[in-house]
Amino acid sequence: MPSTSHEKVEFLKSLKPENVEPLWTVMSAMVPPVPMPKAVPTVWDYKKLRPLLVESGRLVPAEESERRVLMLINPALKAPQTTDTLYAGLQYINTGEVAPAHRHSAFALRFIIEGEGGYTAVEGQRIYMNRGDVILTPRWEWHDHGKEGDGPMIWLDGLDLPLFQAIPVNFAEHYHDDCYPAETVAESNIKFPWKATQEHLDSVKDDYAVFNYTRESGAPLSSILTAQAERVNAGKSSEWRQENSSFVYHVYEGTGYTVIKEDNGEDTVLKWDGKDTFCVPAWKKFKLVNGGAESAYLFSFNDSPLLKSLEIHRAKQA
Ligand code: 1HN
Repeated sequence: MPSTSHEKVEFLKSLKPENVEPLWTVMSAMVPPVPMPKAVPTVWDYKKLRPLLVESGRLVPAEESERRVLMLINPALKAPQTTDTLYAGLQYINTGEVAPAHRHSAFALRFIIEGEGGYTAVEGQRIYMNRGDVILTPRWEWHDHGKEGDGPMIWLDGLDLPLFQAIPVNFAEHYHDDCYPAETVAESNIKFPWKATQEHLDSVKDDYAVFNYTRESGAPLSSILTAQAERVNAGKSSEWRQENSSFVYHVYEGTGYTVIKEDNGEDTVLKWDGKDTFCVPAWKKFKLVNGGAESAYLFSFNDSPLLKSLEIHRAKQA
């Protein structure tokens, strides 16, 4: 005989004081038939964000903001989530300012958007930044940023912060001085100049090319995050892609759109222009389309190293 609902309600009530809960009411949500990221596809429009960054530079003194950053927060999530697993922010520094030295367990990568005369000093190496460069901040290495010359410098930060919501072991140490002692270096194994990246992409005789950033050993950029650059020629598109890592994309240059095929069969279209940033949540089937007259170049970072080391990475040519 099936139990009456009154009995069931009483039964469920009796569980709470014993700190137990029924699995059968939540099991399908915990073990769904497909990956269920909470993030939604989103574009951050640089034309709208740049004036806000400039305003933050006017209103928020460097001394009051260890890092002057506008975080790119997914509308379906909370800080620090740009996607479920990735954090991105736009950092702004003015001439003469210093973002003081600290180090932390989280890994950071930076993609330089605009400006000249800015540097990041990482564990003693002062590295000047130019548009399109990728510069790494490995875990627990001292880093401070500074700006010489005229005008501001703006870059995209990518960090593995969302993971530390689930595993709250990230922490920071502050150096006793603004700057950790550093020497200027022209080249570094943690700097990937844009010129070399574009040369790799342009050496591929195809309308679409991809370049995987790696450390000298061939390993991904970090144990959690790594990055790619892609070229899509005018009027062309990438293949469809579907992966259970998520992606934060930044448009180095070009105009186009990303088509995301939703589970209900409908398409979400994210339109982008040079310097815009957008995200693709995990397991979304997507392709990049160049809608402009010139080649489009895009940078992106993702959490595939984390998923691969956990042996749960999935990718399919969708
Ligand atoms: C950080 O250290 C930087 O060093 C940027 O530039 C953004 C976001 C959260 C935590 C640490 C930086 C950050 C950050």
